[in-house]
Amino acid sequence: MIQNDTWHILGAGSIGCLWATSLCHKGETPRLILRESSYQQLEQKRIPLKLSTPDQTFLFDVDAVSPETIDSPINRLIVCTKAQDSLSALNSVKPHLAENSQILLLHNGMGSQQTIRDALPMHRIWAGSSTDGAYLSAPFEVCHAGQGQTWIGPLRSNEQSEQGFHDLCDNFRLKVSQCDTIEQKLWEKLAINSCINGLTALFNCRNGELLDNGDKQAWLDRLIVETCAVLTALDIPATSLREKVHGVCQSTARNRSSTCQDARRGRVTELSFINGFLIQQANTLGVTVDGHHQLMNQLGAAGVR
Ligand code: KPL
Repeated sequence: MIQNDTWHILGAGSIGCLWATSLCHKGETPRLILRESSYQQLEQKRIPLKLSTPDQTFLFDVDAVSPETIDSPINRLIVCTKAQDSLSALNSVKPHLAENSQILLLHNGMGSQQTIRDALPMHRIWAGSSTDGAYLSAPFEVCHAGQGQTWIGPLRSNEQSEQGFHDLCDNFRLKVSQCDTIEQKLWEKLAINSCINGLTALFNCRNGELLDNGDKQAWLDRLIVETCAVLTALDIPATSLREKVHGVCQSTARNRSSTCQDARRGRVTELSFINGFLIQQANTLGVTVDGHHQLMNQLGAAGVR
């Protein structure tokens, strides 16, 4: 029986599977919403999900549904699709959203959250920014490689963080905290991603390799300086961005960024919502970001979208 407060998870990539399994671990019974085409290919409409951490493996069964087969109102939804897919994915389930439902958007970059907030005025839209490291080793099998921190908060300034999502944070294997300045957290992550992700895609390299060579590092540092100028114009603290970016390159040295992985697979990347968003904001603010322009142009010429 589906409960009124059942969490629905839209998207079964690494973050969708990480959140679905972590909710199961907490004793919840989330439902996974799959694209119609993926759903039709499933023999069983109950999917075994696997969560691996460096020390343990967990198995959980969850119900799968598709936008066509959802049979009860959705009160609580977590959107885990890529930034570029989130609005259309949400539109596909919109007829099933209960009035005043709670929606948490967990994707990289910025711009799509604000579009969704404006498109769904009757719903409580929250956004999250996370440093968890997770990847799929096979469909529905997620490895939680690096325990991080997730910040969640309302996208509308008149909504207080006490409303709604507090029960997510308690007794949860993921470290989730609420904050009333989520846009600032989103900017802080975007600032780091805008310096690392596109460059790793261009050079097809691991994060740590951006520091291995003078030319790459010079370009990285140029992006950092420009990103700092945008943050400063927005009144967002930009001090120590260089230390933070270099720190992430070092602590994730062996990883390929999400953008580099998408580019290697020929998939559309989230760069329009990372560097694209940064460039758009810089234009509005009158800040020059030639290094970011050059990066996007070279990626475009290399066929990375
Ligand atoms: O968030 C990341 C990503 O890959 O999108 C970083 C921090 C760059 C880690 O790889």
